[in-house]
Amino acid sequence: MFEGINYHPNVLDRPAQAALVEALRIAVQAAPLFTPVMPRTGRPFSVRMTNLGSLGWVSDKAGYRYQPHHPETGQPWPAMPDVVLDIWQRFANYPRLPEACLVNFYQQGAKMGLHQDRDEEDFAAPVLSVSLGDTAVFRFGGTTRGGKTQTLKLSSGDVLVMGGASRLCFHGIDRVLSGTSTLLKEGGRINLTLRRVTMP
Ligand code: MD3
Ligand code: FE
Repeated sequence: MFEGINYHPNVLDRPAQAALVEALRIAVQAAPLFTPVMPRTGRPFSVRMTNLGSLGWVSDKAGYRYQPHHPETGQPWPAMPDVVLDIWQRFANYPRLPEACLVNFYQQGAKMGLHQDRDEEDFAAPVLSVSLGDTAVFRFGGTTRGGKTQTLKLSSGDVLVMGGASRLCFHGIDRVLSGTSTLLKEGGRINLTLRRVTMP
């Protein structure tokens, strides 16, 4: 593994995963999934997104940014469920709570190209991910594009913490393996990414 990556399989058992999905279904009624588009080109992402918390990550023709309101409804993002704040407090090893919880929803064929997460001010805080539903092939490399990469399968209930040197590593989702989980009735994968955005 890479310095700063901490992988915790099976943090959430099946009932806890189901309860979290139910909380997300309610949140998505208030803050519907939207399809982000790439800055400048306007090319749509294959992943749909929404956010929870005081700040949410959005991408549109103007660029990538964090903002306190949903881009379509104009409403504040729903609060983060206690269970995700509890996971942060157990695994992030960071004194402040996350401000943003990005919810990525992968349906059939969705993927995410290699990128760095660098829209935050505070790179000292780790990024913490919670996977739900079908298993994903997660790819990560070093801090420069074009270096060696490796893969790790992320399954439902797994937590991944990217801190230290890994905070700025290139990473993405090659593919989601359909039929690997029965958690979501229609299949697919949900990833929650918890982040600190502003400086202390
Ligand atoms: C490595 N999401 O939303 S989570 C993203 O599964 C994102 O939806 C992927 O990359 C997903 O930006 C991967 C694992 C992850 C999250 C944040 C990271 C890995 C990371 C930040 C830095 C390095
Ligand atoms: Fe990322």
